[in-house]
Amino acid sequence: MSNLMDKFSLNGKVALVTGASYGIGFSIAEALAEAGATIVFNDVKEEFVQKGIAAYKEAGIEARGYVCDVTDEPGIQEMVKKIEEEVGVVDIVVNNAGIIKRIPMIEMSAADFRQVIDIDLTGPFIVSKAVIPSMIKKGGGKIINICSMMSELGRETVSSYAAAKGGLKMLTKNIASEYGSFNIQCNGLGPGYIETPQTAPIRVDGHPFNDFIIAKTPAARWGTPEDLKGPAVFLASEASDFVNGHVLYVDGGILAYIGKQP
Ligand code: NAP
Ligand code: GCO
Repeated sequence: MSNLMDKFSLNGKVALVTGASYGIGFSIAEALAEAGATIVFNDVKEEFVQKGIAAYKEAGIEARGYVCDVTDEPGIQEMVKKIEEEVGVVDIVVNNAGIIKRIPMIEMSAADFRQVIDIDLTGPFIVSKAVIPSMIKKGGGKIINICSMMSELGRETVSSYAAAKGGLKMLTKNIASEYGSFNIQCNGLGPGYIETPQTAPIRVDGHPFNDFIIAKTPAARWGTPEDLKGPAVFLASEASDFVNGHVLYVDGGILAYIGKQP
């Protein structure tokens, strides 16, 4: 009888984490590596890819990095082909790369709106489309889309990001529906408010939003990328083989809570 914990092992698996030179992507990649996966990642800038490779090395991880923009479909197709030749078929993909532009909607240009949609929603489409054919040939795979509180909630100044992350939740459900019969599980991981460079501008001590998030989170703290490691390994492993089209929120309880009375 196999040991239950073996179901969380990623030994022999190749995991691609997009935009993983630092931040949430880097932490998730660290966790997948600790569970046994071989890590490949991409970033748009050579400088960040090199910094990422050095940071992985410092963490004892021999990661392979590629310079590629997730919105560049020919580039992503070429990168996936290179990964298959140099490392192996991608078993697990984490669509992590993403940006946010905090601009009041009526002041936001359509170009800015489109850029966020392109990276945060079209990017995961492009990357998933590139890896699914080989996953099918191999007999299955795992796609993890990094969603957000904004997959469920709106707030001032993040219209493009909420539209993208809401769409990413439905893309997750649709990939699960269309490719579940090929033993491909596609789920979302929905972080709450996490301490990364992306949230640094709204996290400074004394910033009203910082105090607001503390009051809105039952755990009364910001999350850290560490908090995402266990859930990511679960969704990447055979322990979640019958979980499909689900968004696992890792938010300290924000979505369940009306918020602390002022
Ligand atoms: P981050 O610190 O800004 O890192 C984003 C990463 O994505 C960077 O490495 C960035 O590379 C890369 N990237 C951006 N555009 C790209 C593109 N077109 N192609 C390839 N890589 C690209 O963000 P984070 O906080 O770690 O967030 C990572 C993911 O989690 C995002 O999808 C974000 O929406 C989501 N998320 C974050 C939070 C949070 O509270 N932080 C909560 C929920 C969800 P460069 O530095 O080279 O631009
Ligand atoms: C914001 C934040 C959020 C977080 C995250 C929440 O401005 O509201 O940046 O969008 O990044 O997505 O889950």
